[in-house]
Amino acid sequence: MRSLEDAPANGRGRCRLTHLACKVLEKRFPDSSNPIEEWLPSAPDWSREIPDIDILQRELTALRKRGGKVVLYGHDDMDGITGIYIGKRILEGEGYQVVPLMPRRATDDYGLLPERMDGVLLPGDLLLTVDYGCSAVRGVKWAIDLGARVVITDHHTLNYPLPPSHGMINPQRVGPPATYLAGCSVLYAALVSIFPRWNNQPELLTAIALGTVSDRVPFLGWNRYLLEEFRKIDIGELSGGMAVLAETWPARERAWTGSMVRHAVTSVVGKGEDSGIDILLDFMNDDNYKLCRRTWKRLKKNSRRRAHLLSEVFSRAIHRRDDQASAYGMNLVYLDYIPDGMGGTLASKMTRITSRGTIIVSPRNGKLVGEARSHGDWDMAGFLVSMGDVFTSAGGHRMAAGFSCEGTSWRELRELLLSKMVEYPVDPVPMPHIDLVVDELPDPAEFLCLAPFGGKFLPPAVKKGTMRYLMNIGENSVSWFITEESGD
Ligand SMILES: [Mn+2]
Repeated sequence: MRSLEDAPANGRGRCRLTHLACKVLEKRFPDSSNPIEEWLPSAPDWSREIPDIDILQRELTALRKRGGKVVLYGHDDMDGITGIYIGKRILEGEGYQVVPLMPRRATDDYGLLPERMDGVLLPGDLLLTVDYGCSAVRGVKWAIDLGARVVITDHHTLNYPLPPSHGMINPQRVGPPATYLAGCSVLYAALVSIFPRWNNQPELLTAIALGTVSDRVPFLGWNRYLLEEFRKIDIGELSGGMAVLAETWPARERAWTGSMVRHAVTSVVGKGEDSGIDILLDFMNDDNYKLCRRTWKRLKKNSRRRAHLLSEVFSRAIHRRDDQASAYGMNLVYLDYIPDGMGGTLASKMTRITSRGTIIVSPRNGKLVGEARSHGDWDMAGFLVSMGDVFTSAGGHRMAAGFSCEGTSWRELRELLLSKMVEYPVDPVPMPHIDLVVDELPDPAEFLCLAPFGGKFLPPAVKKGTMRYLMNIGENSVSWFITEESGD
């Protein structure tokens, strides 16, 4: 193990790539004529690549003339809330009145809920969504019947029929690499195209980095461009909560991984009861640095308490795995009770530890709700959506999805899930990657210039003899260790 201070590639960026780092990029982008550009693209022309940004521009111009407000409806997770922060910041800065709306996870269904918008959204307003809404047929119809205008910005998988919104800014309509963007970045891309003076503002880049890492989207394409711009920000330009978030970021200017950040930042904010998710938007907008430091300390304390609770629930879940689902290579677990907001975290942990896809179901307000995480090439959103009519709502990404279901007992739902599991096509779990075959282990610091590492851009692995060595990055150290793990 060696210190990063004396690393040869202490800096990073396309000009300072080491020879070995270039070899890794050639291996990872075999079909590309320019692997370095593929890895770290230059500034994108968002409005040329992402559909309907021109529609949002027209809607905002018309709204300014008629004098309504923007109701900004977002997902109540890190991606949605950082997205609301970005939307509020830019649109208020441009003189619009903005009212943020979020569902209450403990009680609300997924989607745009008329009961949540009733009395807030008025005729002539613009309903703008972030990380949310591309399957919200009922909510969009309600808003349009009311006389509001509706533009969806989202990055979730499209399920037809789509809602009848006036605009649908979702990169899923055009395919990769645009689809790598987090929900917050889709709204950012649209708004900075319309109001270019907000391009690359440090507080917006900080919010994007947090949404991107927390939402576990691939560290590829434009996400790398955005993360690289975040690395270059001057922290001195940030104040209050945003300064605290950027300072807390482990090794921000050096080499970090998504899991380091999720541990040090995302999980401190947390989800559910006494977590920071309810206050995150206020925290990000708070200019009082001292107060924000104190709040962060309190959140850290609460997150330690939640970690204890999670390990208790986890050991209960691991004992309740369904044998038949296990035989099909999946974890299926039914729990009578899961603390608010912990289902997704629990499913992720179970997937990571058992290297299997996981579906966790529990009752809530007379319904069954499920959190699902994929492993390997299993498309979880596709799987759930293929069960169509069984669920009241279902959606998400390949890797993480959820559902709720009414009027079906657990016994019935279990049978349906099992029968679908047998027939759903699965590609095998990919082999752990190997970037280089070597005679001597190279200095791992040679590869630090490729950071950050995260989903779909994992730390380098080399093979020496019959052993596979994966690069292991800490906040102040880097080393090789022998493992078959992917490094995600
Ligand atoms: Mn998202």
